Amino acid sequence: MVSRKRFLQLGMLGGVSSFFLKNAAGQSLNQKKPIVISTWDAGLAANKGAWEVLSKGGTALDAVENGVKITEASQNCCVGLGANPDRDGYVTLDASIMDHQFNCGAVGALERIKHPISVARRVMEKTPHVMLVGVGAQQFAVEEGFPLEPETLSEDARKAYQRWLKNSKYEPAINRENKGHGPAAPLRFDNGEWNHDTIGMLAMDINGNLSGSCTTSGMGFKMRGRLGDSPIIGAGLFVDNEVGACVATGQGEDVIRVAGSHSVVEMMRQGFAPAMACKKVIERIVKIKKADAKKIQVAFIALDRNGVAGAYSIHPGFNYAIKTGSREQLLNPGSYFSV
Ligand code: SD4
Repeated sequence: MVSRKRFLQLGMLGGVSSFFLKNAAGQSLNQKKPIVISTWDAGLAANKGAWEVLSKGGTALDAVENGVKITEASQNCCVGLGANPDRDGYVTLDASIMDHQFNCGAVGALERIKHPISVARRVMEKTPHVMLVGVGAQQFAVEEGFPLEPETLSEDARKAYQRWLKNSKYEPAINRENKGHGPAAPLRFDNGEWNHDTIGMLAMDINGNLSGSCTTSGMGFKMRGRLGDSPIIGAGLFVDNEVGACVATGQGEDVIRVAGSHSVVEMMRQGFAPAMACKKVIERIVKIKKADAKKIQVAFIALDRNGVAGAYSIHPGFNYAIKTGSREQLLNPGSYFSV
């Protein structure tokens, strides 16, 4: 049991946003189930897809798949086949999904498949494995009936790639989220660049079960073969129904090295409220990166087993979308750096 004093320390420190407040006994006030949260502004549309499932009493697992499929299908977004390619011109996609019983599935470096999240779910449900990558993942997807899409770049991605080729400088621009764009970065910058490449989603259904999903094109212009955190269970995504769930976005390498999402869930297990748990792990990354922390963006969103949501990022510019029966909002959480 967490004492009242410790509770105040854990959950209510300044600059940390938790969507619902907990009382001293640790129960949620204004608890609302179902609930869905997802990263970035594309999360608003994705949450609607999740809500179609949740509002009819469907499972959190179906909701987090249905929700991010909207983002994957959108040519007007940063995720899925319309996204930026790797440095060799190939769009390679990573995704992971996890339910309330530690079932999980993932795909890495998957090409020419529109819905990597659904392939990740099939890996979870139909194979003895957790992750399939590359050619094998694509072969499995085709065997499962997923159509092989043409190997073309979207118009936006083609233009962005041509711009990038002028210098061909391998410099992950993951921190472009906040470059001079104040607290709420636009979905796209003036030069047409996406401000991010990923959607992560967490949901709790009417039965109180949690699930999570994450799908991404990874870093634009990454090295061929590079995998980020998003398909790695425990790094990009982790769900423990007894405690809570977390999903990450930002510079994947720095999420992987601290087993980011798992670490956030373990912080919640120790009694930290979701936003504070996210903050603790962000602080760990900043400490490791030292001065380089200025150059990277990482953000976590978390949902605990009481339906309390929270988030934290290294830099401002990150936002996340929340939807319950009564609220639909984009929120700007606290960040380690203020400008
Ligand atoms: C990655 N974490 O592949 C992803 C990138 C991301 O917004 O989140 N972009 O490292």
